[in-house]
Amino acid sequence: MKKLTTLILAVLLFTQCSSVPAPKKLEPTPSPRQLAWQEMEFYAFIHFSMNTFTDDEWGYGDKDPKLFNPTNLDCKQWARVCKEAGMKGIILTAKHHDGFCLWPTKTTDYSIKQSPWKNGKGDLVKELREACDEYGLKLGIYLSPWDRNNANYGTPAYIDIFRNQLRELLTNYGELFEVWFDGANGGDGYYGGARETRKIDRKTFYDWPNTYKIVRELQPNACLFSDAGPDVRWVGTEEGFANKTNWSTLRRDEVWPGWPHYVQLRSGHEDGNYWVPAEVNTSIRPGWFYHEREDNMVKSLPQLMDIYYHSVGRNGTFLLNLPVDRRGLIHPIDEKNLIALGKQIKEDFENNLVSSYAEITASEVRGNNERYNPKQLLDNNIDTYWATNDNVVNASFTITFDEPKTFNRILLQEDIKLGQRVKKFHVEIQKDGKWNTVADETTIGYKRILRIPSTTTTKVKVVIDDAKASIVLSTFGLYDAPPMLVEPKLFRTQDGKVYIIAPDQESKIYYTLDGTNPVENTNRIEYTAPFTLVKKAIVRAVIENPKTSKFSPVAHRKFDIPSTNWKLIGRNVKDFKNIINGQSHNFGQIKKNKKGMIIDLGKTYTIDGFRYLPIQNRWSMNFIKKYAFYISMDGKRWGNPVLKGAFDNIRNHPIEQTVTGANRKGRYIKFVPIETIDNGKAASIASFDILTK
Ligand code: FUL
Repeated sequence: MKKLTTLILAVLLFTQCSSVPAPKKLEPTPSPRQLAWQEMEFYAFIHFSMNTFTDDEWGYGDKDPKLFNPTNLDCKQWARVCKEAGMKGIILTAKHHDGFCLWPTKTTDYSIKQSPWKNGKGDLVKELREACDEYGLKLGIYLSPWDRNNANYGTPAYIDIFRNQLRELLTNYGELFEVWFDGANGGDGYYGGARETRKIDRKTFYDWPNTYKIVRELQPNACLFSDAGPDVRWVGTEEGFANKTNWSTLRRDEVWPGWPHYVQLRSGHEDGNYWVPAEVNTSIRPGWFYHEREDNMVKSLPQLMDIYYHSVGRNGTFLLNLPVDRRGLIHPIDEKNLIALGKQIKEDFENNLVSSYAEITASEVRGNNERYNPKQLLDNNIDTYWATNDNVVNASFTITFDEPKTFNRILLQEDIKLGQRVKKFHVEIQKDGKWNTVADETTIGYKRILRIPSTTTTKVKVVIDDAKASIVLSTFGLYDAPPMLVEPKLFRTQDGKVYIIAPDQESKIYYTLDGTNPVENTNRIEYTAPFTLVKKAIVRAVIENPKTSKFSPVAHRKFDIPSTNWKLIGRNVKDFKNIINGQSHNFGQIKKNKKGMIIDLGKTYTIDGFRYLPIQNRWSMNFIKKYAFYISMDGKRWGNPVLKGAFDNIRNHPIEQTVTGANRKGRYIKFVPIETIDNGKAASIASFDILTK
């Protein structure tokens, strides 16, 4: 009897399901290889080659292969760090624009074969393959179409060479998940390392369709990346974001590698007739290759989290570059920040609050069928979904909790196997019986994550306002992401106000002014707004996660006399206010002559020295190398410099420089940049302080 009932039920269920067909695909839709790629979400780029050893970004291909000589190269370290950070694969620059090959290619001598590394017997691509296999990571390759070493570049013979290089990489190193063709592909082709140009037409020279065929034939599961796909598109910026509106569809036939309208790639094309999703590529440092001078410019955890939310959170993937250093290892600062990123991503999405819902309802369910019930949004399965009837492009679902829930992240996914549909949606929460909108957005796609200020409620409603076809949503999540426990930022502006900045609004900030540790001192002060500090003091500050009582590392800054009453004398300085506003993101400039920067401090102090922060900008090298510092009572008689010297390692390490030992009374100071690194006409200064006794 029991068996019979089960059978009848099963038949009923079957007929019910089959009587309501699934929504039809809305073309274009992703191929299986594109789907597998999209689900990787977060993976690494590694730029490591000759440029690492010559301190270049774009080498000319004229450097001696003997310079390539990592002392401790260890691909397993790369793989271990990437794995620990939650990344799913690694793409290596097998050849960059300078033409130096990291595998023993038969196509050119300009390769590791000629280098002292492993006596020319090494194969970096092979080593990385093995390391990836050991750590369960996928492997991808970057092969620069542009080749500034190859004497045949710019002639048809080069295309054969390039394709042979590709064939070697596609046949000898196992399965690849992505093949990366850079849009920076010449046009002003240097060749033979000769620094002469041989012009190419970027649209036709490479004959891309026939090159793509080779990839399809030898690696059918690999996604082809370029500005134009065909499988994966560049996102149109290297700054680390996709636009909020991000279509995975593109009018691909209009686009080619090197396309001048690349800004459109940040959003894709709503009416695109091909599926070409966006990959967000950026570097953890300002440069793609390693430069010692960028050791203090590694992106911080809050910056990296922003990129995560602006890539994976905006229907893209996140390709983060790690410039491996001259030893052949991921630098410890990069490793630390990357692992912190992986940990934070995990913590942000640790606990999906929708798992304890009381009820979920929808304004409409396709054919009133269980299979399309909004409960499918909560089952942690991206293959099941809530759907509306054909042509219904406006509908909502509402989730109710027994108890109020607090959250600051909203996650939504469409089932992209059926195409990207949603054009516009918003989210409401119920407060005191009234609905309030907390987010108003456009596209969703594979994944959309919204960061909103912390909100507490028992009812949340997601309203799809418009879509290209009936709605098909697979996942819904609400999360309460914890504050990031990083050192807070500390600075004092010209009006003497001290700011302490935490990356999250929800975190609590505490500080002390008496030199004690704010974690231990129960008399610490809670920071709620900037405060005025005119006396000399050390501010120590910390961020607390109020829920777990966990603290960040302690930040500290020694503040001396404020710059409130300082006056610039003369006209030798541009943007003086930027120099004395205590912040590092902008800068001023001192002309490089004997006049220097003269400041009237407003009253007499016993001056001991100064603090100078060089410009913190990737492209400028007008750091001060040699300086002279004078003190005067009247601003007229200066005598000899009280401090004079050189910042020896500033080229490689442009961090804040402190010089003391003057111990002289005065009201005026003069700071003269005698020599700059770039020998330019000015020295750029991000910030400058006076230190007193
Ligand atoms: C750019 C290149 O020119 C850079 O050197 C780097 O390889 C980056 C990923 O792509 O277009």
